Amino acid sequence: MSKYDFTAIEKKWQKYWEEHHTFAAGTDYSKPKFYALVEFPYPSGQGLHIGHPRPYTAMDIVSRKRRLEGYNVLFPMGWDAFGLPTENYAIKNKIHPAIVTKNNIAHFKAQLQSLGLSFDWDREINTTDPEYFKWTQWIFLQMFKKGLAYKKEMSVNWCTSCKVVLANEEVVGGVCERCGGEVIHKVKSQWMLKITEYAQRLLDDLAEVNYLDKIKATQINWIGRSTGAEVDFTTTTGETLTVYTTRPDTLFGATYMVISPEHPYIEKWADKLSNMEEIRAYQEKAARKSDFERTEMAKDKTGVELKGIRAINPVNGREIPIFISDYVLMTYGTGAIMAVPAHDTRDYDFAKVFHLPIIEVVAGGDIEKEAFTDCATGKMVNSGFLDGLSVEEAKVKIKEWLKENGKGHEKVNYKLRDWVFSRQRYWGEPIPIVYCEKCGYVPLPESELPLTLPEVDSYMPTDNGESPLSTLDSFINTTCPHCGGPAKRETDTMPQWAGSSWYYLRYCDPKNKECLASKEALDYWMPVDWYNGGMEHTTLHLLYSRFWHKFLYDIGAVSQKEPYMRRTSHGMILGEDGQKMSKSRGNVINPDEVVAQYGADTLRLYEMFIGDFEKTAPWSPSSIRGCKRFLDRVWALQDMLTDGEEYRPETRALMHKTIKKVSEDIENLKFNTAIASMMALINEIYALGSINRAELRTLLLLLNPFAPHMTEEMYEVQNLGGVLNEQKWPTFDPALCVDEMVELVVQINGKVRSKLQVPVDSAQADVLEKAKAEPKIQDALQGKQIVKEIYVQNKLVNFVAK
Ligand code: ANZ
Ligand code: ZN
Repeated sequence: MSKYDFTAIEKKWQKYWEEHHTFAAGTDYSKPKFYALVEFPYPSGQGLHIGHPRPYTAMDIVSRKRRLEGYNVLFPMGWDAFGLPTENYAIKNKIHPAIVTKNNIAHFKAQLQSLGLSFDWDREINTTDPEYFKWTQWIFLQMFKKGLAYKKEMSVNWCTSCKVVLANEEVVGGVCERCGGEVIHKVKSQWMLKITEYAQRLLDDLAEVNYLDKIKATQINWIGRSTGAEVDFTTTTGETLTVYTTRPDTLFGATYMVISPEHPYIEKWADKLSNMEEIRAYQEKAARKSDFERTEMAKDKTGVELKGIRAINPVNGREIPIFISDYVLMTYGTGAIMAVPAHDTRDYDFAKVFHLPIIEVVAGGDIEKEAFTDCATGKMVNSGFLDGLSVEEAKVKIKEWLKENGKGHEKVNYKLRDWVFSRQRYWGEPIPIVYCEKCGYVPLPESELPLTLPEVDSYMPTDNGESPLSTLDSFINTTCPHCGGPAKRETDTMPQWAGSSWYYLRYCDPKNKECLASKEALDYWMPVDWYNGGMEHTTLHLLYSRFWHKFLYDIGAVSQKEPYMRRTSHGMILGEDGQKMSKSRGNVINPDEVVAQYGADTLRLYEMFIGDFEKTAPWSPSSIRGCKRFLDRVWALQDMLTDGEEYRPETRALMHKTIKKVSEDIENLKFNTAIASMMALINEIYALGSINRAELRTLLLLLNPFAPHMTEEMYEVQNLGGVLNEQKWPTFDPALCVDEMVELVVQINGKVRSKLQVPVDSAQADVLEKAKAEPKIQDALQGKQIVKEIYVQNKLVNFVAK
């Protein structure tokens, strides 16, 4: 047999697939469908990263298997191409972002194609294409018409280095998710999307989808539903100051109040407060901090008392002081809290600094030392009519009392905030709204979509943080679609998350000019059956797109409540040193070089073999050589090929077991063990010294999703019947996969007490566990201690017990 010339083989089959449109999704809607989705990349100037092929290969494997199983498969790819890095590159190199994008896409596409991924390139989409973003703008207009897009003056996260507003989700650990720059607060008028209106549905409908537990948990946590009460305190000025608390049971322990430095009452009270200057100075300091800094548990507590006004605790009539402190945020609850230092850690720390009384109202802790926050165990004390109750009982009773006395009511709150949707940048979808002095914000007529980006000379954001579009009179000045008077266009653009919030719908019908996709195509292809993507998108793209989808469902544009039936996630590939790959660490592996040296099939196999798919894995040169060697051994099987159209008796059970293992492991994301079982099969065949045609055919089919080029080539060269990708996925006989069983005796101190059926050659740990679970053995061991365990494989277990 000739040598395994992977370069020639891979070129040949990539060309074949492209010319034959082998992986184009079919339009026969009577066939069962399977929609596999991976997150479309941002075509950055760096090109494909070695981490990209991991999730893409995984879903490619699933897609290839599904096609062989007879499904009509949609496995599409496109470009999420608006965004800052392109714009920044354009600014630096004085090239139009559209040209940068085009070049980057061409490079990315060639790289993806060199990996033999079975994408349906006929459906390629690009979020910066006006034919695409016409529909992004259309969806925005529908949201505007339903009151879900609105403009608001607000304090926003501002990245000092990108000079751009960030959504809460884009601020990670207090810094910009993208560049790591410092994030401060700035008051700006922003377009907002009311994702909060969907908070409960985004939570509830998680029950209907199959997402990894950790993905569900992260979304639940981010939406942050909590139940508590709003309680009205009266102030000595006669106003009502409402707080939100999850612990209304602790009301008797409220010894002071804290309102956020941004609370509107401060201005209202300005002439009644004797220390306004001190208060103003504190407000300014707080405005410069991020929410993250402000709410950090460990930080030293600061604040200023509002001198001249006090609040009255509704439950006992006591007057208590009011403070401002930055640990209370204006954006959560009511922006005001009742502080219960005995049972809340931040309140405790604050009370210590300001020498405020600490009254224990739940017994069981040691409040001399720290706040007692555990509410499951203690009983109420110092709490009048609540004394003696458990915390849960007290919560019920106090809520009744608040209601009867008109002092408050039960309340549900969410941590989720509305989505800050405008960006003061050039390279994004223009927001299709004009502002008219007479009519206010007016939507563009749908017939004027797409609203495209005008040519500008400079893409630089202006010094005052306005969009580059704001300097362009010819773009700004227009007429009001409503009254025909002079009006100004919105100059902000949409965030990068806009285009990706609905892209999976466009793939169903990417060239449609009438609507975002035809109902027929959507009803057939949607929902996405399996979507794999990064954990880092759980509270960004994944949540945003679920929100848009629910909105589209509400206006009748789609027929399902949820876009994705299954969501899984992959671990990152790290450098050889176990660190994240980065230019500065010098540990970056370039996929092009790996493909040139070992071939795409080896790279694919390796990225699937490298470890548990869901965990991070360091790059390993020796392991990639091992994968290449395995493929060399598969190639060399052609030298030991014999006739025979059925499995031989000596390989029969193993063939069936391997089919079962590979089939099931792929479904469970256990690609590494699927590969290991094929390696074991090859070892067995080498030990036998030959392989027949039936065995080789099955092996090539099983290996095809992992190493598609080589397997197609061998299938053709050995004339195993047609082209491989038109064959059927092999099936197994469950009866042949059952391990042979053997009967063991179980003894205690040498006396037979029970018998046990176990698979031949079972491991010690499994057998001992089963033996101990036997009722007869459990009875006989009552009150005794096992001092020794003996296992003789396929014969006996003996427990020495005293
Ligand atoms: C009194 C109390 C006593 C509280 C106690 C806790 C423990 P979650 O669970 O996150 O919803 N809080 C309310 N609004 C706040 C704001 N705008 N900024 C900072 N903290 C705020 O937390 C709700 C609890 O966080 C509320 O319950 C309130 O403190 C505080 F033993 O009220 B609690
Ligand atoms: Zn008007």
